[in-house]
Amino acid sequence: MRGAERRSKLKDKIVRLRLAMTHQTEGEGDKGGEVDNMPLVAVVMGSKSDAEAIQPTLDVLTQLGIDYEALVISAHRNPERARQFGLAAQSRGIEVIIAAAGGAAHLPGVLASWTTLPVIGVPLATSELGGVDALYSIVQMPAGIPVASVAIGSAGAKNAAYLAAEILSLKYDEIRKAYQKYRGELQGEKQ
Ligand code: AIR
Repeated sequence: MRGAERRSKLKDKIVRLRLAMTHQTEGEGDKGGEVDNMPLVAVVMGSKSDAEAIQPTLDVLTQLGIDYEALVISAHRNPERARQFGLAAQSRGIEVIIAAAGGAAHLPGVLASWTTLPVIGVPLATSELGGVDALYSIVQMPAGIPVASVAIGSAGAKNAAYLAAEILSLKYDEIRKAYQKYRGELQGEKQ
């Protein structure tokens, strides 16, 4: 097995492990106020079945060296968990929330209602409507509670991570350097 392939398999395994771990803790509640080496970005998805669609987000965050947590919270099956997560996110050290959902895609808006952290919504093409439903749901937030929206599909999933990097670049030099390096490399591509 080649090095790159082995690294990619290992990364997949870690992501699956993290997903499994965070999913198991669903419903146990967050430790409000405790900042114990928390990642800067929380990637929240509405269902375990979204894991593959959100993988490009996790890959880009990893490439840029941004620590994240990935977890599953359904806004309608477990609204209390969504509330607890949103309320505690900032005090736990999270600075940007990426929320991915398909269908009615209320998760990003619900999380945004419980926090003043920036929330980036990722519309997923998991329903019969191909993600247009999720896109409309995410971009049509009423005034006062903003949710940023990226595109449907893997371009959007990647851009959610790049947008998070841009936000964090305002404060973290290392992230700004990694992101600017990536942007510099882009210039030579596909020309
Ligand atoms: N969903 C879950 N909670 C809120 C929303 N919008 C979405 C998930 C998934 C779809 O419903 O993000 O894309 C189907 O989820 P499931 O769990 O039925 O497979």
